[in-house]
Amino acid sequence: MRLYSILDLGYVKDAAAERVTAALLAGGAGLLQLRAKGCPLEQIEAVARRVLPLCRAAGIPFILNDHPALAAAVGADGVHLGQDDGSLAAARVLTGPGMRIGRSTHSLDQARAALAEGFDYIGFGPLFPTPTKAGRVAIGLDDIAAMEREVGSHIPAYCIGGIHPGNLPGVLAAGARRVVIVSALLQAPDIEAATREVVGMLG
Ligand code: 3NM
Repeated sequence: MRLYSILDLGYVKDAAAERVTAALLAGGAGLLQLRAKGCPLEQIEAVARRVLPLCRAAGIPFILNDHPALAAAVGADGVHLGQDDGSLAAARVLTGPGMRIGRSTHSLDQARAALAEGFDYIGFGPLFPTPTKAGRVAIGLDDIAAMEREVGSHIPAYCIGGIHPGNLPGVLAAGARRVVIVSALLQAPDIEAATREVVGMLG
């Protein structure tokens, strides 16, 4: 599970959700998140219910971005929370026990705090400027090694933000063990092949 993939409806048309999910899974992605910023809850639920069986069949955890109650309702394996999405405890009340709950972190201090709070995994970034979260300050590679030592040795830590096959070797050389890649996979001419390439680079 070294590649965390995201089905981002900002890049993928609703009607292509199954096809793109199948390509990410066939290429070897280890997790799949549905990210649907600004979409109505009914649409998010419908897409979740369509792609979740594909993840189940592949034995891959299905994570919903935001919406802990909906994650529980559709039977997701996890839910992902941003810095402004409330506490772990509040989300756990909505999901019930057993749900994997992740947190976006944007600094070493936030990564430490997420570990201390008890999150099951973190995202760490954005490493580079990214069109997927435009306007965010890139944090670069300097803190990856410390983050992996202090946090990534306890819970899975996924570096994220502007990562593509061209800069992935540098990200790994900086100490990253796991990554999330969104636009470089979803905009590839062959999503399955691009996913497989990245999975191969992660070793
Ligand atoms: N979260 P891409 S960066 C969804 O730093 C997301 O928390 C980030 O997409 C964070 O691979 C990001 O296209 C965008 O850059 C990742």
